[in-house]
Amino acid sequence: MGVYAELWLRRQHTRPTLTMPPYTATYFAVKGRLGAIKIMLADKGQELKVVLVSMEEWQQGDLKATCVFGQMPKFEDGDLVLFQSNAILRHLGRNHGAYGKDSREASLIDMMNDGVEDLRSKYIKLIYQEYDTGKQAYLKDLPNSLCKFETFMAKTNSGFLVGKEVSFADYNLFDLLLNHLVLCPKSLDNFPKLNDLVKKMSARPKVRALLDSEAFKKIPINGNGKQ
Ligand code: 6SG
Repeated sequence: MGVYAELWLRRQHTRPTLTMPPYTATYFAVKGRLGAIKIMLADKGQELKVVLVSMEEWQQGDLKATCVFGQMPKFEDGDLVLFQSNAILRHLGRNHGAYGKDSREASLIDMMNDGVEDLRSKYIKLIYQEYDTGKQAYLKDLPNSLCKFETFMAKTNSGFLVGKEVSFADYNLFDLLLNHLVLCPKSLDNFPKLNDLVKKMSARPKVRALLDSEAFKKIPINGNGKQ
């Protein structure tokens, strides 16, 4: 590999944190849509500054008016300001070597991450709209969603969704599976590959340190106290 290509690759994978401000995220004091981003950055050894916004501040509307889609999380990488949690995950995947080894893997990672988003949307709907009336039906249908990831991972057979390395979709799925283990501790019982993913990701030292940190443990999963 030529010198220039190698330098380019290195630039993709490193971020000189001493000369640049840390990444900054602005969000409510919940794990919500920031959880996967936090886990990924921790694993990649990147600092994240989180600016917490209270409900009262948010309801004043000034911040909302500056958000492209009127929603958070907001993410700042220097002067680049991003909204949409999945766009943020992709940005970090691109810049920290978690977006596959080539464009074919990248496309498969996109596909799997869209699948994670579909399940996350259902989970959020349950939590915020129908927790008391819909939990049983949700848990009954959950295996139909989980088995799709299980089957795909069995084919990949590396312990990750796509290829041989961790991708942003793995962090996203891992975060969502952790939420489901809180919702129902038995939810992964019949899914050995998903169980392995949770074990493997939880055992990565920097991920473990984040999960065990008091700051991370004390923050609720969702904004309405349901989990
Ligand atoms: C909510 O939906 O926290 N952003 C949310 N809500 C405030 O005015 N597609 C994008 C993405 O992927 C979705 C963004 C997401 O980034 S996240 C947002 O900005 C708004 O729309 C989930 C979350 N909920 C907690 C919460 C705080 C304010 C509204 C929801 C809890 C419920 C009501 C009060 C406190 Fe509440």
